[in-house]
Amino acid sequence: MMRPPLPSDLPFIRRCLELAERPAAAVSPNPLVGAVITLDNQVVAEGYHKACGLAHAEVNALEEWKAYLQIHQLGEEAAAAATLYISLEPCNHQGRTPPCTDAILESGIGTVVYACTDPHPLVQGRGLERLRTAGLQVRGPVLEKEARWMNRRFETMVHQKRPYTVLKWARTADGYLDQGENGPGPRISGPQAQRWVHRLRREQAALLVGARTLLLDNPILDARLAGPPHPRIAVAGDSRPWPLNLQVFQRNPQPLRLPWPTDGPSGSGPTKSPEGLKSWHKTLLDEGLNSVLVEGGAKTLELFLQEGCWDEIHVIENPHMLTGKGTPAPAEPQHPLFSGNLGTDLYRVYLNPAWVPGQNAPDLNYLRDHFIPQPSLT
Ligand code: AOF
Ligand code: ZN
Repeated sequence: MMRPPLPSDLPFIRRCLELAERPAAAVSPNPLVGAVITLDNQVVAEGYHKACGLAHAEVNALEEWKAYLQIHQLGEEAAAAATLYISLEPCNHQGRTPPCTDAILESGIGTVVYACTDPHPLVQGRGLERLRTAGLQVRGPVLEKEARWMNRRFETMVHQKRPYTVLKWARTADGYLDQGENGPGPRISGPQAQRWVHRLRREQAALLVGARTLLLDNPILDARLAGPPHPRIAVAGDSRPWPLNLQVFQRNPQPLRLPWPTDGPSGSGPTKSPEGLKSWHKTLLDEGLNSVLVEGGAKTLELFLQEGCWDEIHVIENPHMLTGKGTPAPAEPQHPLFSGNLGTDLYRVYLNPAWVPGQNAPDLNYLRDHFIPQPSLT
């Protein structure tokens, strides 16, 4: 039996979640994981998983812990009194890196507190069980919904075998995405919204646009206003060679190509077939991309909407811009999770009803806080 958590565990697990989120999509397809080591209820070491292929969170925290022991000339007996806090159950299998359970047992740390179990088929409680049977005190789960929500991209990949899917579009007050044949026209959203979108981009492993958008808008499609990591670019439809001077190539010399999913003969256009998006999902997952931000155009967005394949929708509306004509923006679902202002624009966020706040997602206040752009971030 795992022991129930103590009230004093909460702030340390919160700190783990905070550390875990730092690298954003650099960890894809791995989960975000943070770790803290305490002695006498003081944090003495911290670590997080920085990128896929690099050391796991607890291994980085244990490195700091060893340095702490040396500086303070402490021996083995200090380890037995220490507690390792970790936002995800430690792995017990050899992946790109060795099992974390081995490193924890070797350290002699006496207590482990975890936020949630690892849904990976090779873990699912086995990591915790190994520590417990070795005689460690194991407490948890703590802030389980928040921890799973943080790793919604990893959880979606493991359980649904598809990348977590975020749709985003900007529309005029009269409901258009652009000026139709007259081209994209002036920018619809303001500078604060642009900064916010760059933050969304650094949190998703891939950014997907239709070939038409790539050719007509010639966008840069990076996360420069939020800082790295920049998403991998995937382009839907159109197998013809692209002009070499497109701005997207500056950071992405080889965007992934995703041919339109079709039922009929090639080139017959996107369809509503349930198999439709499967090949795209496979391509993205094979590349280690566990989340995708779909930024348009209309046809690409509609494909995901028609198949109900989305987890979040972000809509930015310029309330002062009227074009009178153009490509109509997709219809929005009924109840936004959040509706407010983003600089000079209006901003609405929708969450797929499959994520029920309070049931399989954190409560509404937590979620709203998560999506309300903070002044420091915009
Ligand atoms: C942990 N701590 O910080 C992370 C874990 O290929 P690898 O070795 O990086 O292993 C990846 C798997 O390990 C990943 O699918 C997930 O189950 C777990 N991630 N586990 O103990 C960590 N990032
Ligand atoms: Zn591990």
